[in-house]
This record gives sequence, structure tokens and C-alpha cells, in this order.
Amino acid sequence: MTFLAVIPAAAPAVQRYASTTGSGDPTACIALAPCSLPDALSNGYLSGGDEIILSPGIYTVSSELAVTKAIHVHGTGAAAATVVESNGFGNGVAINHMGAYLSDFELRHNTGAGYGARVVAGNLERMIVRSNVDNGCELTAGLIRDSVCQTNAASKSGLSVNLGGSGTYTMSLRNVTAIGTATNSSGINVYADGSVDVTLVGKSVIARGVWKDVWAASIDTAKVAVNLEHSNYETTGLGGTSVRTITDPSTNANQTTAPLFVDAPAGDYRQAAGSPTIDAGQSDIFSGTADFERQARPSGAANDIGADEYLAPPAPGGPSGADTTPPAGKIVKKPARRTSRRKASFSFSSNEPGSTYLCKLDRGKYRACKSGFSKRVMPGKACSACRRGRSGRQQGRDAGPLALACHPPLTGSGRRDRADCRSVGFTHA
Ligand SMILES: [Ca+2]
Ligand SMILES: [Ca+2]
Repeated sequence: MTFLAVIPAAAPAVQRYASTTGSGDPTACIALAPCSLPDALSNGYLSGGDEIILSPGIYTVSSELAVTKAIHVHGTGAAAATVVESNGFGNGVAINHMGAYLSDFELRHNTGAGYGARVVAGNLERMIVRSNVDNGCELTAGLIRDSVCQTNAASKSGLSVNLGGSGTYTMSLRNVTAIGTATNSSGINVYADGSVDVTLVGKSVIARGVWKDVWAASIDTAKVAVNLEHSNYETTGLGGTSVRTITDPSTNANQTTAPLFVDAPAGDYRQAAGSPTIDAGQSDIFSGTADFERQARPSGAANDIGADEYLAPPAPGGPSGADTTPPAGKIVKKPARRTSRRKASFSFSSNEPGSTYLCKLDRGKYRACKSGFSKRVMPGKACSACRRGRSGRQQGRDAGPLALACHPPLTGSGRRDRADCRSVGFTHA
């Protein structure tokens, strides 16, 4: 006789949709009839594995958003495109499930006795979290990566860990930008009391605060270790009386030169060109593959430090045709002023990769040419490219060989007109 074990099927994972104007049936929240954000997150209708999809726009909520199941709550593009204004009484969002994660939206915690994102257990990815009243992100167990954690409140922290009691805790940061903008603020602040043993492991992290970039404190018999590598911070401080350490910023491939941001006062923590953080990070198994704009990471030589991955501006002359300034070229090799050689050779270069060239010799027509252009010339003449002067001698007033450096054709047809080109002419003396 054979017994078959019957395993009850788990409820299939479902997608639930929210929009800024949603008012759909909270039992369904289908794409065609999205719900309000609180309805989409209504716990009674959720099962592990569910996905809550937020359409772009600005949501305003008046209560804490609580996530207690293994669900994924996310926007659909760059974090800044989907904004949740939290005007409630507690945390902006409270997460308490190791299988839960939030991604791809911005949370603004404007009021309430709590933090921007309180992560008791869970994960944040490609988020922007800003609190105007307390710590930005508070992390107990889990991973935050490719995210900005910011506080605009005095004496608070962009990212904080605050533990007591007993037990061992390890939490991880990868490509986090932790910022404190107000008086006495810190970028990262780790505090422990009781007998807890806390280790925060951060890689490719920017931490900047007005008071300290990184602060660690412990009392009783608690232990705190803040282990940072390939990160950007400068000022550190230790408080309390028990064991607490912070990696020296002059070690472990960390850097202390301030990062350059696009517009920090306006909260834009994308890197500006020339920031020391560009290509100075490192990745590992916990690192993400996109930044908080959903731009691929790494770009360039390596992962950057912080939530952003820097993308160099597109090369001029690309298919968009936005660059209409012809390249600046020059002749890097040319015949001597006077020569008896029977061949005149010219090499060109241009400040734009992919430039093409047109050449003409004396009064000839422009024809496509490449660097290394050469042409046989009349024997016995001092220089072929010179026009015969009145005296009958070769004289040096001729325009000589002339080249044009040109954009790559701006259209697929390969057509090019002279407006795409700039003279790099060479005149005989
Ligand atoms: Ca990079
Ligand atoms: Ca970016």
C-alpha cells in the first residue's frame, strides 16, 4: 500500500497595483483598477511572495506603512519618480520580515514619532529615504543597498543602528549614501547597550554628517564594530565605555576626500563629474546590479561608492544629433616646408572619436580620406602643393593640402554636409 503525502499548495504569488489616484477593490488591486497605497498594502489580503507595484507619482499617506510578510513593494523606475509623502504619527515604513523588501521609490518622512524606514528585519534596495524628524533608515537585521538614507533633523543620523538586550547582530550596507544635513547630525550612528554584539559591515558606502560622518558608542558590556571598506567618510567618533571600533578611514581602501554631488542642498546625491567616489567602490555577492536611478552598475572601470553609479555624458556626435559642433582637428604629420620628396603625406587627428576626414590637394575637390592620406606629387618641385608664382619659382602662398575633420554622419543614410566639418587646413610657408 502506498501513501501519498499531500502538501497543501501555497497561495500563488499575486501582483497588486497601487496608484496615486487608486480606489480599486482592496481585495484585488488589479492593474486595471489599482488601489490606494494603504489598501494595496492591507495585510489581510497579502501572502508571502506577493508583489506590490506602485505607479509613478506622489502619494500622500497619513499612517505608518507596515510590512510584516515576505513581499516586495516597489516603484517601476528611478527611485525619485515615485514619491511617498508620509505625514503620519509613527515611522514612514516599518518592515519586519527577513523576506520583505522595498525598492525603487522615495519615502519622505515628514511627521511622526519614528524613523523614515525602520527595518527591524528586511531589505531596502534602490530607495531614497529622507526623514525630516528623526533618523532616515534604522537597521536591525538585513541589507540596505543602492539607497540614500538621509536625515534633515538636528542630532539625528542618516542611518542608525540602536540595539540593547542580548544577542549577536550583523547588518550590511552596500552602496549606501548616508547623510545628515542638520546640526549635530551624523551619517552613520551605531549604538549598543546591554550585552549585545553588533557588527555593521559596509562596502562602497558614503557617510557624511555635520557632526561626525561615523559614530559608534557602547555601554554596559555591549560591543560595536563598524567595519567599512572602499567607502567615503572622514570624521569618526567613539562614545560610551565598552568595546567599539570604527575602521580607520585611511585604511581598507577607504577615502576621505569629500564626494561631489550634483546638488546636495536640494537632496540630489547623484555624483557630479570628478567626484572621488567614481569607480572607487567594490562589489561582492551582496552588491546590486543597478543604482538608485536603475542605471546599470558597474559603469566605467568599477563600481562607484554610494547609491549612485556615474554615467558619463554621451559622446558628442552620437545618433541623437544633439551635438552639432564640428570636431576640432589638426594635422599631426605633414611635409616639410620645402621638400624634394615626390610624395606628400598627411596624418590627422580630431578631438572626437569616430571623426571622418575630407581632403583636397590644391584646387582639387574634397574627397573622403583617412589619416595617412598621401599623394604623389610632381617631381622636381620644391613642394607639390604650391602654386606657381609669377616669378616662375615655387612660392609659399598656396592654400596647400586641406583637410576637413567631420562628424560621423548624423543620419543612417551616411549623408554629410559641410556643416558637419571643420577645416584643419595646412598652408605651406
Ligand atoms: Ca563606475
Ligand atoms: Ca546614476
